[in-house]
Amino acid sequence: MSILSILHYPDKRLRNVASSVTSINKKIQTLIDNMFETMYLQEGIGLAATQVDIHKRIIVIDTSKQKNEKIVLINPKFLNKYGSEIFEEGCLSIPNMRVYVSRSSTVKIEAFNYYGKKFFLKATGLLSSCIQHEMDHLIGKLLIDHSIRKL
Ligand code: K1U
Ligand code: ZN
Repeated sequence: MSILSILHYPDKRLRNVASSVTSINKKIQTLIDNMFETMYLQEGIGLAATQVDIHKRIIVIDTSKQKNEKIVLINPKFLNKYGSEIFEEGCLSIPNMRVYVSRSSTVKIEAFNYYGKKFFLKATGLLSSCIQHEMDHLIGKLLIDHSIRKL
């Protein structure tokens, strides 16, 4: 596996809008493996392909304490979002900044997994915040674009 370089703000490539994945093949699976390795090394709980300069709709997440609950989202789509909550967030592309962001408290999404199987997920709490943060990356949106309060 390989460690990938993470783009840092104000790199304009963070503003790219990612394209859908058309085929979930070995190349995509290797990218996902490398994204997990990079995310764990950086002590993140999520990483979007945009952040490693790959402009495809791919997200990896692991919000577990033991780092053993991998979630892969390929071509994720929101089905429903509701409620409102303030989350404390950081971003691996904007080091040393943590801010409060107002987001939906619950999200329901559909996506394809590592093996190309469609699945549905309902998330609250940290996982909900992380999914919304990573989905923002796929459309070129960053923490600093939200009306935020620095901690
Ligand atoms: O996408 C990224 O930049 C990764 C980012 C994701 C994220 C963090 C917090 C809330 C929502 C989304 C990080 O993982 S930054 C590291 C971090 O802030 C954190 C690490 C462990 C637990 C909680 C937060
Ligand atoms: Zn981020």
